[in-house]
Amino acid sequence: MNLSNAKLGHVIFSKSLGYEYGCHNKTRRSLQVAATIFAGQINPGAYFDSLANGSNAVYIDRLYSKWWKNPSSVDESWDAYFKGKSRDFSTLSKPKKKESKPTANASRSVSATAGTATAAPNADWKYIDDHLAVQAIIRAYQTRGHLAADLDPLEIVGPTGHYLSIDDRKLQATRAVLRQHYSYSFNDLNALFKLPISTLIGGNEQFLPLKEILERLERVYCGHIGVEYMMITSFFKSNWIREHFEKPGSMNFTADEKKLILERLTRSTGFENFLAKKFSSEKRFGLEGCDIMIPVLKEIIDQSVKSGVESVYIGMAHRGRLNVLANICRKPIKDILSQFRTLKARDWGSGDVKYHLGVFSDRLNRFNNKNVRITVVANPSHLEFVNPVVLGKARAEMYHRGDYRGNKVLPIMMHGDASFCGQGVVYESIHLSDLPAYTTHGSIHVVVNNQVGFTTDPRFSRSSRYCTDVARVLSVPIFHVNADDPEACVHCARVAAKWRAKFHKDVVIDIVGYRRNGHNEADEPMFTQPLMYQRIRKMKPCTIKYADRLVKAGVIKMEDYTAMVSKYEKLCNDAFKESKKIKTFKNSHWLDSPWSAFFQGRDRLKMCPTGVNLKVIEHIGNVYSSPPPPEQKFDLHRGIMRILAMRKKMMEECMADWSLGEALAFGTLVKDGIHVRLSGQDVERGTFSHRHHVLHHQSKDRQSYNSLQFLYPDQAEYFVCNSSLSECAVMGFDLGFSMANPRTLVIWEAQFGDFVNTAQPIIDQFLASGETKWVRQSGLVLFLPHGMEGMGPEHSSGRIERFLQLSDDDQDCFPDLSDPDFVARQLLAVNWFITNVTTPANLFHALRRQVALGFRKPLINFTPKSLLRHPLARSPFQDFDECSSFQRCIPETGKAAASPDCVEKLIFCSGKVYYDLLREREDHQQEETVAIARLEQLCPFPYDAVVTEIEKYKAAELIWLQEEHKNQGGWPYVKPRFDTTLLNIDNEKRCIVYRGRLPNSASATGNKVQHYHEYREYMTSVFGGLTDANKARLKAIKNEKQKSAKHKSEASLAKAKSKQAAKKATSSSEKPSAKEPKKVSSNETKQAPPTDEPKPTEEPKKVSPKEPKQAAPTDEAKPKRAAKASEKLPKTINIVREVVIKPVKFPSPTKKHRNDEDSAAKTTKEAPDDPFEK
Ligand SMILES: Cc1ncc(C[n+]2csc(CCOP(=O)(O)OP(=O)(O)O)c2C)c(N)n1
Ligand SMILES: [Mg+2]
Repeated sequence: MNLSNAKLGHVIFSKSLGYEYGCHNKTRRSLQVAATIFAGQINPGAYFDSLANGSNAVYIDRLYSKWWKNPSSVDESWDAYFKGKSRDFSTLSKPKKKESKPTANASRSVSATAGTATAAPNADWKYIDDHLAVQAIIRAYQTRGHLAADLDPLEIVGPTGHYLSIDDRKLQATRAVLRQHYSYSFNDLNALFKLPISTLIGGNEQFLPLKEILERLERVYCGHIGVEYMMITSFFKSNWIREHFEKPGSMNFTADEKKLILERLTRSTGFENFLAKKFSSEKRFGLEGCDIMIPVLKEIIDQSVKSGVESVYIGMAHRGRLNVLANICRKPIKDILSQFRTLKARDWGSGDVKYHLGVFSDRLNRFNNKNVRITVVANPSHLEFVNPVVLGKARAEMYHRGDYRGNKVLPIMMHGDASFCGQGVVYESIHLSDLPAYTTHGSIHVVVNNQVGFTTDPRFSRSSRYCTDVARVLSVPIFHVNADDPEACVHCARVAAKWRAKFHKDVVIDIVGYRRNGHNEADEPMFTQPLMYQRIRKMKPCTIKYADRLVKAGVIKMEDYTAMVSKYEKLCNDAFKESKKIKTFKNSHWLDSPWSAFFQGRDRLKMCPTGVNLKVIEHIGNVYSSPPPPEQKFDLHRGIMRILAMRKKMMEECMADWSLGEALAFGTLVKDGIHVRLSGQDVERGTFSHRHHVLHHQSKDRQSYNSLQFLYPDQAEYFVCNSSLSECAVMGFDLGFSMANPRTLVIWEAQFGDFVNTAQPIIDQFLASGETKWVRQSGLVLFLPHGMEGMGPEHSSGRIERFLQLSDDDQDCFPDLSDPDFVARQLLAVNWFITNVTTPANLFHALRRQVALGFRKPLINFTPKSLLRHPLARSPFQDFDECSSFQRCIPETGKAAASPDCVEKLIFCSGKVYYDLLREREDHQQEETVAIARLEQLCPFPYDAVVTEIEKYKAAELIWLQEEHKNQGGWPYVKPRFDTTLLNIDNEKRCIVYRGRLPNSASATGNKVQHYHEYREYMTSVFGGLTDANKARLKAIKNEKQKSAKHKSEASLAKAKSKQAAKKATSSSEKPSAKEPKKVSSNETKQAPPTDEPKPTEEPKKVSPKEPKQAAPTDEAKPKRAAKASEKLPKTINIVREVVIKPVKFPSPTKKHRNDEDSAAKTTKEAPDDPFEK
């Protein structure tokens, strides 16, 4: 091999390598590298290692710049090289001094590139063009080779993506790849070419004949694997891919490995064959045609376990699921087969079809001799919606294990071709991939691409070329592979697992196969895909083809293969016999998230108290209302300072508003070792700007402070995270997170409740019915901002009625109120809780109740908007203390309660409308005749509390008043339950009547006038019109208020003016020192925080002067309490937190929040007995 030629060839190639990096500067860098190689300082292979420090490159870069200005300023050899004129390497190695000086021509050739001269330099242009063409061809294969790859085992879809005749295939393929180059003619295909650093097809060879180059490229890029990776912007990563596909021998398998693939394939095919034989008419969504999926999954798991993975989460739909349970999870085949018979469940739950059930298993990975837990997450029929749930579960396990980089936990997502490109949730989930609070540090996606979705072929189901194009947004590799080439498939699996372990990024394997039968086994595919199925009928199963191949190659003997087949057949037959002995089964044996330790020895009807010691409240409140410690010099926004001051004031008054109530719930939970996670759009500040949990440094990027993370040194973590703008994927993710560990409180908050319907399948298929289908519990909380405040049809309603309609309590069944465990039993029996709380304290208790219960249920809580700052929507601290608890119904406590016999109307309501009623009742001076009771919990219906109220006001007319339209809100749900109540307490003569808005198909009017008109109508229907006396009284009050407001503003103006004058006087007398620490940031001079948040439009008319004064501490008590609390502030913790974007850092789990579940579940081989028996 001519080394000299090699050097030059390399230089020429590398000069045009710029497009590899995509910018001008990078062209220069490739030149530097080429020159470095040429100068013999490094070899091309070493370049990749040295690229990061690049000291040689810097040297050559300088040299090049020098030469550019003055060619004679560098050594002649460099001059010759930079001129690129010489092709005689013997000359170069022994430079002829005089000839190598820059000539006028050479200078001209340089300036010609600058466009100032026209004469071409003297060069062997054909030689240069040949090299450039080879380089372009290499790149063309790398970028477009997959278009010409032989991916379709049926050979129907041509390499250009169109349906072609077979004869056209090769021609089209070549054209597709060499589009721009096939017209270029080389003189000699045997000529040697120096390989550029952008390819590794040479292995240790730096020079190859053109013919060999083309053959190797064809083999790598247009064989049975189509590697789509050139969209990856990192050179390092794309080169890593080349190492695993281009390097000669990279796809070789040993004889043992080949045997293992065949053995796994035999199991995969054998299982489907067995089911087809025994249960020919049963739906099983067989894998035939993509049988290789099992060896692919096995390989991914083997490789991942080798690199440290201990837990694998698999999300998948119907196709091949039973096979995965049998051959990946090793669920006993007898149990799977028992699902084909009609068995009655021995435990609670309505169950699900066999191909939706979840399973988890701890097993030994024989390949590595290491233990691995494999979980297949139960899923509904709704394709792909399990994806975010799997991600959330995986992320939660990472959190609880302290696995910050995803080294121990791996999510694998199985997809169908039609659903992967068709379902939007795929895109929404994929987009969580790199978000710090949602990343799983890479997922492996496997598409079982049988080139059909039910009866629709891809020409009519997608516009993109590949079904995987949706994943291109991630800039990660996508491997398309022919399902009938087992080694190619397993190679892709191996590389995918290694990629994920190395880069912690997603990766996609698109297994292109076919579906041997119809969509399910009873379907006739010839109705709709006749030509395709004519071909499929002629296809030999992949397993048989591969066995033949191995026998021919002498890897195994035919009798070994037949023995392999019979062995598995026998195994299945034995399991079949065993399965007949199974007479009953338990839904809980198909559980994907056993919480065995949590349930062990627990009385599920026993609830822990939710109230806390007031000292704890004081401590948390004080930290929450304090700015970061002064030594941190945290530059706070002036508006935030005001908010903190307001919080402080509340602490002094021992009174909590909504924000404080919520913070106290979170703070007390993390104190108890419960991890709290609040996620959703803009939750850190809160849509309505009430929360402000994450304070931002006004002059330093990535500096933020979240006081709730620094309450106690041994607290669990409080995690609040703004999410991507997706409801479906994020809610699904948080649901998954909540399922991993019962000692977690996960809250997903909607921006406005109205938007929750974009996550409808997560609500319907998982939240509402997950427990009954899969005996799986979740304590996920949804915060759905709700309230008719004139904000229009899309900003008013979280659609209470829909959630209530999905509740599974029986409207006609009146419970046994004498049962001492009535409340807990009622909670245990229902599928979820629905609340619309009206006080901060009740919010506090509702949230704490989520973890105080002996079981987990979702909580749908409708949260207020205007109440967030409503002066009456506050709770005194004693409502949080040990004697307090969640109030499912808050009864009337005012004048009406004192003389119930005088009460003419008993109004039941729920939510924010209570405060409207309160004001109206006062305006109308009907406090003695109208009683108001609030249903804070709508579902399960608080029959006992309702009975108490009804029986107390014996003569009162019963009214349900709501601000929602009649066909919406609570009415459709409460009406039959009130009727049942009245019937059962011998009050048949009484009935409940409706007051509120008329039915409407929209949730609210968009017209403010209409909104107030509706409001006035239903209030008048209860209280009548205002009397003249009341009108006059209200007017007087209004005038009085206005007067005092005017007074107040004048006084504060005067105060501000005098302050300013005083400041001016002092500043003129003192010169500020340059070193003086800045006290106020530039932003602080700005006024209130951004006001883009929606404001409640219905301004409270007035605050009731008669509102009972909440117990305020005595004046002496205040300072004492504040001093005490500050003493307790942990002194050692570092308050200011640097926000780390990537990777996310979790605190190392404390003993408290490292859950006992994991350790217990690790030793559990099978799901526990009856964990959810009701
Ligand atoms: C959200 C949703 N829409 C429609 C269906 C009905 N359906 C079930 S399977 C299927 C075809 C899926 O095709 P593909 O994703 O290619 O998987 P395959 O069955 O081919 O393995 C359809 C449309 C469904 N289950 N879920
Ligand atoms: Mg399909």
